[in-house]
Amino acid sequence: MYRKEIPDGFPKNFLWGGATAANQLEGAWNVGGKGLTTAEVVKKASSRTDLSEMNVVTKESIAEAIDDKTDELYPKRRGIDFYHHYKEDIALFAEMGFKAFRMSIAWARIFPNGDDKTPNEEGLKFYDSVFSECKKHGIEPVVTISHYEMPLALTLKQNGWADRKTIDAFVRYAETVFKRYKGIVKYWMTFNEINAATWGFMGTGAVDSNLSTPEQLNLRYQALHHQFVASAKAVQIGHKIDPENKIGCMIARMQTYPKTCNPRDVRAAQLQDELNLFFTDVQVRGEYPEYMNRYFKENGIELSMKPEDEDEIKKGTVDYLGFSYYMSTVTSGDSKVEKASGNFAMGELNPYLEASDWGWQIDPVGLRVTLNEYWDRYRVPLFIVENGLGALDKMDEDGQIHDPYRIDYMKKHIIQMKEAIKDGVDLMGYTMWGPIDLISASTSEMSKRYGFIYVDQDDEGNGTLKRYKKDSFYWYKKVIASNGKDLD
Ligand code: P53
Repeated sequence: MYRKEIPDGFPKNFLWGGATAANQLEGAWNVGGKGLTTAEVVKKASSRTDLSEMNVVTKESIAEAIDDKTDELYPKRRGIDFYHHYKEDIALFAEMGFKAFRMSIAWARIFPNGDDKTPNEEGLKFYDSVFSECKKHGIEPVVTISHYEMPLALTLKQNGWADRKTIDAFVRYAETVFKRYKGIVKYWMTFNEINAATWGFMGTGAVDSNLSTPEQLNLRYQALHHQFVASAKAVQIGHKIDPENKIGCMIARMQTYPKTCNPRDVRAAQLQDELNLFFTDVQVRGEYPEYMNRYFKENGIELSMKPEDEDEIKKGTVDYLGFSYYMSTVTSGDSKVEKASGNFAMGELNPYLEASDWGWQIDPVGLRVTLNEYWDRYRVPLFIVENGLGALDKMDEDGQIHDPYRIDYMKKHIIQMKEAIKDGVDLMGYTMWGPIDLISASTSEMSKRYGFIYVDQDDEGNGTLKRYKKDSFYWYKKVIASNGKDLD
């Protein structure tokens, strides 16, 4: 009789590490020939629970931001000054035993205006140094080519991703970095959370694209289409430049549950879930799924496509599926419902779950559901490239930061990852979000901290920028050293 062994624990080469993004980390916004980016014209949010603000950008607000040469209202301009601290920060990651460090390249460091004739050598050199620092410590860089930013010049010139011309600009940028970092960077992702294009400015780089008018709805899906094509072209070029490259997609996964076993709720949840699976259906399977044709029709969305687009998308499927996972949502067929309060929990309250201070409903089992569902649907390697807990950490008088809630959050998620692996899921790695405290994507706060490493900086940008190890730092070190066996 033949029976295959159930995998026990994480594979030997599992990529443990942490994930960041240039616009939330680097600072040095006007240094080294870098151009202004879309992330640097978004103001700090006035509310903790309203996610929409990061997507509200108008022509007027951009003009105001360009005139303002300070970082006071624009925290993503200062980040946590990784630009000048990268050696120290990477050494701290190495001390925890990181196998992988996910980071992004700021497009505007390489092409300050998005479509310059030649790339900015100083920008390229900066990432040479960062990667060589990683290599020195045996850390594999995992690089997102576009993480929630683009050169602002492309917004001013052609309204960002609304214009098809941005595909060419992106592809040139991608080709430049694939060539430059050939043999140094092997793991890539094209767009961070590509579903953000359907939310507004942060994803589209197009002004007013958050508005719920039919025109702006159409624009968002058109911008997304351009990104799909750009991503597929980049994947093909990346493979041609170096067949060793592993290039993934990246989506904000939101598992949707039906509120009850009423079939109407189940169907509503299925539809909601399809609207989130759509992105990976395109990038992993290589075509627009049928259910979206209906959705487009019923919502008056008409995409303008070139005849070759479908073929490009087919040829440019990804090598692995990267995703962020923070929470799950609940949907019912009934519209009169109590909403979850969080700034991204668009669904209903789940009475079985607790939520973070920002109202994100914490659901480790949901991660398992997602892993199993993805594996069943796609059969490609999966990579959890973000997961973590944003919390208000306090430093005590001895300079210690006790963060048992963060350890608890991650431990529960890692246990579920192990269960999925036992089910046969091919999981490549886990790069938790924000190993070092950084600026929040949604609200631009500093006080929404995710890190194992505390950074002394407040919401106004005051502080020494000194780095401190939290309790979770020592915990994660043990987790990695034991390859996920020791979670206590
Ligand atoms: P912050 C919403 C929902 C899920 C993930 O987010 C999201 C967002 C947008 O905020 O973004 C990812 O910092 C994103 C990171 C971001 C992280 O989640 O708002 O890829 O850039 O920092 C956490 O708490």
